[in-house]
Amino acid sequence: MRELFRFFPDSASSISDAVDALYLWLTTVSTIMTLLIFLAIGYFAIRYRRREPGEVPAPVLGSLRLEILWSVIPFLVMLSFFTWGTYLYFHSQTSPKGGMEVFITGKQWMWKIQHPSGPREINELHVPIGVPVNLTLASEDVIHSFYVPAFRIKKDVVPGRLNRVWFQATKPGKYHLFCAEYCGTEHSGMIGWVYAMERHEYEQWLSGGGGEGSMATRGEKLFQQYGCASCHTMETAGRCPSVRGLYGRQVLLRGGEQVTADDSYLRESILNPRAKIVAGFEPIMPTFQGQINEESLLQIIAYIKSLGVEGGEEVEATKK
Ligand code: HEC
Ligand SMILES: [Cu+2]
Repeated sequence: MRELFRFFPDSASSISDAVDALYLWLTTVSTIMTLLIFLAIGYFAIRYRRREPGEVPAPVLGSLRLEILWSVIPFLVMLSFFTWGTYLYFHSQTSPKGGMEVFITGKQWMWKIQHPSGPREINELHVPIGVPVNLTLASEDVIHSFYVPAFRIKKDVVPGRLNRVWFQATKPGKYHLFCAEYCGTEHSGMIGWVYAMERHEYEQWLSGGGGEGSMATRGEKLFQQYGCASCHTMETAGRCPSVRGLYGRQVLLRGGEQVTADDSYLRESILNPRAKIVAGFEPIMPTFQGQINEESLLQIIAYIKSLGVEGGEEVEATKK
């Protein structure tokens, strides 16, 4: 089947076959509908053509039942795209538990990729097959879009926010990675490869990579370097809230609202501390907007995460 339809890229993720099936359904239904319409036009044009100049056709009285039938049936058929599409969309947006994390920063004109345990790569992404991979996407400058056709995933990478998308590779191989949002002169060069590897090969690759320490260790250095540590001492709260055990917790804000301390909240707390003030503290934290790049922010967030998450367990990043 797939050999017949070479216009599809490789099918190498847990959702790619489902996406293709929907696409085929869409194409088939559209083709059949188009054919039916054109055949009907042709047939009626001939069958009911004017045969003599003075001909007056018999008046046609409508049939309510027929009208309803030919409205409702196509409506239901078209609605199938919507239902099926919605189901797939939500499936592709909600990552299963227990996946691994990878952090990606788009920058004119390259992809910078960090693995929590240490390795960093540019325009290359190594992943094991059979494991859900959660991507956190940030942009240093303009809108990019992370696109891997063989996995049927595409997610915009928008400055000022962290987007998430996940995939699970099913077939070892080397797959194209594109930027799918025009982002300037060398947009067409903002490409790379995703290497999907057998589990043991991936482990081997991991152990060979980096020597610079995990994302969390790099984050810890930045935490010292930018003077965060001088205010946020780890032990007692004092003038500043402790960031230990912060990740994933509900934070009470001045004004009574609650927010979950997720990646986006931490990012905002650092770049724009006044947007949300923690209850019981004064807004004395300086903004770090324009001083810390997205790549470093992800490392600082990884560090805060490594200080414990809600529920007490330590995260992957620190165990390695
Ligand atoms: C001058 C002292 C000071 C410095 C320096 C400082 N902070 Fe803060 N930070 C605070 C205070 C006070 C709060 C609580 C009030 C608020 O929400 O703005 C806070 C809040 C936070 C929060 C939210 C905490 C929570 O419990 O929800 C995070 C995360 C954070 N800071 C991270 C950092 C990081 C990372 C740095 C370094 C890049 C940093 N801070 C530098 C004083 C500081
Ligand atoms: Cu781009």
